[in-house]
Amino acid sequence: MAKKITIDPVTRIEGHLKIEVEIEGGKVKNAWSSGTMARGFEALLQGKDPRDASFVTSRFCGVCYSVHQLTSARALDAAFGAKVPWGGNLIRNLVMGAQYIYDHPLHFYQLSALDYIDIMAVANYKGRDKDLLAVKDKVVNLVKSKDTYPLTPRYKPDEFSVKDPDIVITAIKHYIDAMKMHAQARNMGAIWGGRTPHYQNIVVGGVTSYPDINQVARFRTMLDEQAKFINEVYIPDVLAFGTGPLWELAKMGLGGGHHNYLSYGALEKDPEGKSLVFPPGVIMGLNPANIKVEPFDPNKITESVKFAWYKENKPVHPYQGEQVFDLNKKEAYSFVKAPRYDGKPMEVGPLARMLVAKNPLVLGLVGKGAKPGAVARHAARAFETKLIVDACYEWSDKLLIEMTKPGFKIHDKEHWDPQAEAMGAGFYEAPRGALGHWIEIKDKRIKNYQAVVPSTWNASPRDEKGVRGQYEESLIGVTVPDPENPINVVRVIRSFDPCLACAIHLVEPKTNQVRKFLIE
Ligand code: NFE
Ligand code: MG
Repeated sequence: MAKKITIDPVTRIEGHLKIEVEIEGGKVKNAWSSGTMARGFEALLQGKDPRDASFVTSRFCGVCYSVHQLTSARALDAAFGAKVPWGGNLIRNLVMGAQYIYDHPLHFYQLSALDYIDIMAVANYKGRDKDLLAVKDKVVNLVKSKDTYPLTPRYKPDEFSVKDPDIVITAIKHYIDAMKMHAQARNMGAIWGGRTPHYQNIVVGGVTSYPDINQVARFRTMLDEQAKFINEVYIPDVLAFGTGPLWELAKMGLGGGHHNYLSYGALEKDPEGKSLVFPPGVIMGLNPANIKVEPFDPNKITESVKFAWYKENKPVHPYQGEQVFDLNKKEAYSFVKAPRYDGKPMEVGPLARMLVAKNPLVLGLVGKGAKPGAVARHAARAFETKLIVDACYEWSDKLLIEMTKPGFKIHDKEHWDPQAEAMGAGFYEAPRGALGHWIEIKDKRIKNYQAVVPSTWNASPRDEKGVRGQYEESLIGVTVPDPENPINVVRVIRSFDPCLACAIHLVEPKTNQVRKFLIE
């Protein structure tokens, strides 16, 4: 008989996510992904001055505030007809670069690595490295005093958990080192944005703060340290795990899902945007031997609310979207809407971007037998962090050159006042994937504002046709030999780096227990 397991909330992610799976014969037979927070940002933007949007939408999320500010500014640029000068766009790109450099290593060390290691193995470390012995003492003492908070809650290690004490203790050491790197990466963003979180300088038409040489120099010094950590610690760790102890999981393609991938494309390397760090494109039903990438068409995006707690409506393009809650809807089970591209559920994020780009490193792993899934997602995330680091060097070089030109500009002052009536869309690639904001302006005020964010795509519930979202589909067939220990379920879900705060843009007090883990 099928057994139902509820994991609520899924921890080590941002926000409140409930995952339910039905297990039969040791495998997941069916799955439901629910965002359990109700938020109302899109509705509260109505009637506001459009120029406020980039500051308000920054508050969607405590992790990726900058990406909403930037994407909102791009929607406003489009609606106002503003042309961002290259100097302004370089600074925007450097802000986004700092975001990726912060976000991706954090995801690996703090949010995911503990899914793959048996932390108790540190007690068996026999080496003499002073730093590692200090880590061993620290962890053993925390366990003895039953105070393992930074390393819990955890699931029981399984056959795939890495138990080699040398590998485990090194990973824990890097877990600690990574925290210092995150703090520095936040400072790298604050150099341009004035503070962190919620930058001060990103507005329609560009940015408001002129850079000086000291700022560029400080950014570069920190970038050097980050590049060293990313190239010498983060990427080697991800590869050591992915192609070593976890290679079996990589070959199984654990957590693959629908195998439809979407990238809006982003991050211009030249003033005309002829070359991008991440190219746009769509892959429907991936054939790894022959990857076909179709052009991205923004008109093919719709959102369904069939199974979400919003007033019933047919699937509509975001320009027609609304945010009217209906908590009494019987079949609904999530505050996340269900975005679809050409009617199909899509995966967005690092793996989607690297497949659309036909990245040789990711294709190399696939060529050796890895199937796109949870492990490949971690690898794609690490590889693209290097692309971003390299781009940050290029952008800061270009900014230095740009700054010396007479008439150096960072802002289009000609398009500061809102149009009486206008519409505009902003597209970007956030660390978790394709991000779009859509604005409609009437009487110089916001008439409608809609955001479809990466975790809305990935965490979506079923659509009108009953087709599962990408988290849900990626769980089908996942092995759960012990229903008391659904570690593979969380491995798959966390490989997407969920952010529910973003996905739903107050909390439902009735369902929001601190931690619920239910087996029926
Ligand atoms: Ni709240 Fe975000 C990113 C956006 S959500 S973290 O990256 O947009 O998926
Ligand atoms: Mg939305």
